[in-house]
Amino acid sequence: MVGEKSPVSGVLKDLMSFRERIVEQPLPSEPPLPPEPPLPFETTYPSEPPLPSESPLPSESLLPSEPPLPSEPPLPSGPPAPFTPADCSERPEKTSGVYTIYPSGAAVQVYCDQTTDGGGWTVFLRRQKQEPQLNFSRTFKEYEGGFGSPSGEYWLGLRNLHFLTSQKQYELRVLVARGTESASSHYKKFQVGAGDSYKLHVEGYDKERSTAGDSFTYHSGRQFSAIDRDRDMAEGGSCSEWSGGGGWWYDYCFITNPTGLFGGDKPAHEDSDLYLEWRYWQGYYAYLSELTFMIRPKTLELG
Ligand SMILES: [Ca+2]
Repeated sequence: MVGEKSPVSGVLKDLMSFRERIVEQPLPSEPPLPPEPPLPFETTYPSEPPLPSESPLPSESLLPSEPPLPSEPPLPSGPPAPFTPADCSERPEKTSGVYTIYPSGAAVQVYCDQTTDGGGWTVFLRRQKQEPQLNFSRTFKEYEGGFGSPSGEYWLGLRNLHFLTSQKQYELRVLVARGTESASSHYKKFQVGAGDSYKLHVEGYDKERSTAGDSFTYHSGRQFSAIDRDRDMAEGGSCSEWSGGGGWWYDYCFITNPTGLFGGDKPAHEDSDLYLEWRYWQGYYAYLSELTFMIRPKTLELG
């Protein structure tokens, strides 16, 4: 009965074929599993950061090269500080002559009187017989800066005069001469104010020590005038023009005219205002053959 299709076997057959169908039937493919997430220990770590010891330390070679040490300060045994005497009283020399001083820091040559009355005098104006005579008819600007040669006739300059006399109190000595006669006048205080008026302040005429009279106090308080700058007290004109073309603390106009024309070779009393004068010594128009203005710090006054 084998071969005989029994109902049972038919059922089995059906079951089998059903099974086959099921088995053979491609199973709906499972959706691909998402790739397993890498296990933590398998995780590819980002490459390890370089160990500190290996990290590119700012290697020394990359450091800016050390700046060179500052050169050592000069040892005390080095060159001494520059010698810059402000005036002749700070010069060590005991003989009179032309020396360098530094009234405002800049070097300037002047004549130092190191013997008269103890010395230490800085000459700021000198008139004398020489060939040729120095021209004193100068601009205000020239009077500010100074002109001439300290070995002969010269004017130190208003700027330096102001600078010096605003640092300390200065006394003034004026030497006058006519022919073989000479005399002097002393003032306890001499000061030149600031530019651009450079006002004169002179006081303390010392009668005891003076033999030439006081021809200067009259000018105290006046501004400085020159041929190109009229600051005098004469409203009708220019004292400089009337007095030889110089520069001075003219009032109306002068008792002393130190920057007038050189008149030492003129006869006395020629009656002209153009020449050098110091009127309260030998009177008006007794033209001088020498005239020197010199100053030194009051503290050095000897008597
Ligand atoms: Ca005038």
